Amino acid sequence: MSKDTLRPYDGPAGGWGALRSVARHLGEQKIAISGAKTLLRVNQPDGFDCPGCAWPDRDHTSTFEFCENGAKAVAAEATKFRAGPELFAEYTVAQLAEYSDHWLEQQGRLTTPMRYDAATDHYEPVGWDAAFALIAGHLNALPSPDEAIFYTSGRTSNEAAFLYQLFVRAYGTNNFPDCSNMCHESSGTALKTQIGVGKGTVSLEDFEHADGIFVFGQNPGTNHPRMLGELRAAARRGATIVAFNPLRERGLERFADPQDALEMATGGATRIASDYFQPRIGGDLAVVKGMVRHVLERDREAVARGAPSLLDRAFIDAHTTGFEAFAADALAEPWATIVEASGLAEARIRQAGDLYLACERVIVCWGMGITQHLHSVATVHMLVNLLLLRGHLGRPGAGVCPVRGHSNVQGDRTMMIWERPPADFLDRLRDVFGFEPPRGPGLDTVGAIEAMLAGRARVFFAMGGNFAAATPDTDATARALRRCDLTVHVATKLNRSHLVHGREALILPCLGRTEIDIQAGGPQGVTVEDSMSMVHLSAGINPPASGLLLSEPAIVARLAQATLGPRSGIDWAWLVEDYDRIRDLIARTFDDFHDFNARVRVPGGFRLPNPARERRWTNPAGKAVFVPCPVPIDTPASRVRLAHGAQMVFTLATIRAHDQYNTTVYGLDDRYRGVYGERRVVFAHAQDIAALGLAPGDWVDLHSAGEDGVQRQAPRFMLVPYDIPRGCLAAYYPETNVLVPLSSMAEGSRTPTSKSVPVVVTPHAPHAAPVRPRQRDIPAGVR
Ligand SMILES: Nc1nc2c(c(=O)[nH]1)N[C@H]1C(S)=C(S)[C@@H](COP(=O)(O)OP(=O)(O)OC[C@H]3O[C@@H](n4cnc5c(=O)[nH]c(N)nc54)[C@H](O)[C@@H]3O)O[C@H]1N2
Ligand SMILES: Nc1nc2c(c(=O)[nH]1)N[C@H]1C(S)=C(S)[C@@H](COP(=O)(O)OP(=O)(O)OC[C@H]3O[C@@H](n4cnc5c(=O)[nH]c(N)nc54)[C@H](O)[C@@H]3O)O[C@H]1N2
Ligand SMILES: [Mo]
Repeated sequence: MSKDTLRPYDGPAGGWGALRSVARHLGEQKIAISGAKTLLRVNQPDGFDCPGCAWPDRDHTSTFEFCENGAKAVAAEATKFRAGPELFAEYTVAQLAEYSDHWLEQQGRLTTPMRYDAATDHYEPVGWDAAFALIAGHLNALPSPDEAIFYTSGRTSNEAAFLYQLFVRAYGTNNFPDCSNMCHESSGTALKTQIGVGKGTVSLEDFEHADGIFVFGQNPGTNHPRMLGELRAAARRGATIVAFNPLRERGLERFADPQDALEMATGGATRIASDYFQPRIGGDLAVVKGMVRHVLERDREAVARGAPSLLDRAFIDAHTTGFEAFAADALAEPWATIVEASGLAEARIRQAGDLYLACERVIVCWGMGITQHLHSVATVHMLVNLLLLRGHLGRPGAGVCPVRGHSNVQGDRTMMIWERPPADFLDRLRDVFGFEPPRGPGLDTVGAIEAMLAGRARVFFAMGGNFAAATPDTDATARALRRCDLTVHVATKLNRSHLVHGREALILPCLGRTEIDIQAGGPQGVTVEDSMSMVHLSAGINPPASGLLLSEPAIVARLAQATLGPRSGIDWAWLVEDYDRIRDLIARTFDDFHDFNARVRVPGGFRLPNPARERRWTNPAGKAVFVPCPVPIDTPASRVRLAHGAQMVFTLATIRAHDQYNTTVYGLDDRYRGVYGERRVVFAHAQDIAALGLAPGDWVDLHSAGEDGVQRQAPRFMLVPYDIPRGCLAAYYPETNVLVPLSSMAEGSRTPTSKSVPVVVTPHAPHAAPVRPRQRDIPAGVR
């Protein structure tokens, strides 16, 4: 095994390592430290919203909060490198496709609209008008608007998203697949029916009052570093913080705040989690049901002794429904099933239950470790059930906190980037804009891939993101995109999706969030909504990467004008002259956005109403619902195990390394997990490595077998021993997306099950299949 690749990390999360990493990334993007003033305007009232994660900031008015990965996201956008026409002249698309995602990212910002020329296999510069005319021609030639697909990634601002959904619905379809379908869809689906609001209920102030914070399936040290500040403060106050994660994650254990002079000077750190539970992958539903059972048993004992009930009976009576049936079901769940499915001993689960019982104000946080499984919707239900038992919803210091990913993914859904829009919204759209919007459900992400594969959809348009790399079943998605007549990507950086294209293809370069956006009415700001429903303004401060860039709202407006002409009755060009005009329309369409322009200009912005937070229940039941859920014994791995007989079938979770933002690979290190310079690694228990007859550092091939019978393989991964339960593996996304079967989705939310992929491991066969894409990695600037 290479000594250089694996170097166990003993320090805390954050600390000097984080500062050094930021300095290096700024240097690599040729951003002088003096020019790093950009960083001081992140999440400031007069600055821009961090394009990193959706974790909120204290009122958006506080002093600069240091965040290593936010800084990397900003540096990636503010880079001095350019992927201009010369790059596309130098390489054919086939040649570009040979390079790694990291290399593509390193080429820098896109500068010029580009059109694919099949005769030469090159992208060539095209004028904006010609580009819009080409798209409009394709859209207007389709037999039905439902043959066009409009994808959205979660960085798109409220203004751009609102205009985009307006254009697409005026054009005539609800085909809005988005990154949310692959992300927190399971949370939204479960919460909406259970408590009436498909969003989190807590605010940052609640973190100050909580005495118990339970974190499930989330790696804040890497993906939401600013959340560590809240966890650290809570830990210092003596709050109980409990982590549930199959992997030992450093950020959940110890954190040194780079802004704390004393911690930095003394090399000290704050211990975060008071207890750490390592269930097996996909075992959370069983763990939480076990905790529920324990709580119910303890409550019965207390009541039998004549002691007060441990449950919040008043809350249960006044605000919930279904308690009796739910309790009967939980008490009847055999411990043997719970233990088997969770991978934790009964005593450990009872301990977790006692930790919960000892807290008066509990917040439950969760991330992708909960939402990307077959039984994710049920698991979210069970997390809420646990909170309902003691009334931990709609009071200070308590509630649900699904931690969102992309910086405006929540806002995009609020703006109705949604393939299943509710009827009352469509009525409102009709009344405000005077056209009849399409009523039928549109395609979600998996549905869109299936439709393109079947030839039922022929035009693919993406507002940001990296559809080809982020979606499951990379090969199937590639075939799907290649069948299209036209693929269009609005993007800031070159990525894989631009190289997996339709018969015709366009790359449309846009302004990023850090850049000044000048329209006829002067400099414009946009708005975003964070994970805690705070809406605030964001205005860029850097000059645009190229004079040819258009803003996302301007791109939508010009596309709408080219496609619909006067027939929509909407003056698109006038709307984008001044984004206040778009915000006025948002205010007319959504009651929660009344007086939008005035309220969003108050420093810190405003919070959208959240009825569940006030114990008002807007779901059909009119109450918070206790939802009984069976512990799943049929998992993707168990199903394949049955089919494969005695063979060792692992469950693979596809996760993020420290140096990536989703499909954007900033670097090849994963500092907290001790991996350097290599992304093709697979984390496994040392005894499993031995049981395979292999040794740490050996190279293996990963094979997955979906129930559709398709054999999928990802060649050449290095085995890395890790503190993870037996039978479980973890490896990075997007390298492993090729293994995620298209047909394997969470029940109820249709989220690809990318955290529980059944896999068989074999020694690497050099001739099995080429590594796709080839790992040709040349540092930026060497070209
Ligand atoms: N720097 C950076 N920040 C990001 C992102 C990024 O890529 N880079 N991505 C953004 C986006 S879009 C999102 S959605 C979020 C994602 O943020 P996270 O939700 O933290 O993302 P992941 O790394 O996919 O997985 C989280 C954790 O789930 C654990 N896990 C896997 N399977 C299970 C399981 O069955 N049970 C439990 N309990 N845990 C499990 C993994 O060990 C891992 O620690 O971050 C956002 N912020
Ligand atoms: N196997 C596996 N697959 C997963 C996941 C997983 O955990 N495992 N996670 C899923 C999750 S949670 C998510 S959210 C999705 C993410 O899916 P996407 O949102 O589609 O992917 P990103 O990698 O975030 O998109 C990166 C690209 O966005 C473009 N971009 C960046 N900023 C801007 C901007 O301001 N405007 C525009 N127009 N473009 C911009 C750049 O060109 C960049 O290359 O992936 C999902 N896929
Ligand atoms: Mo996400």
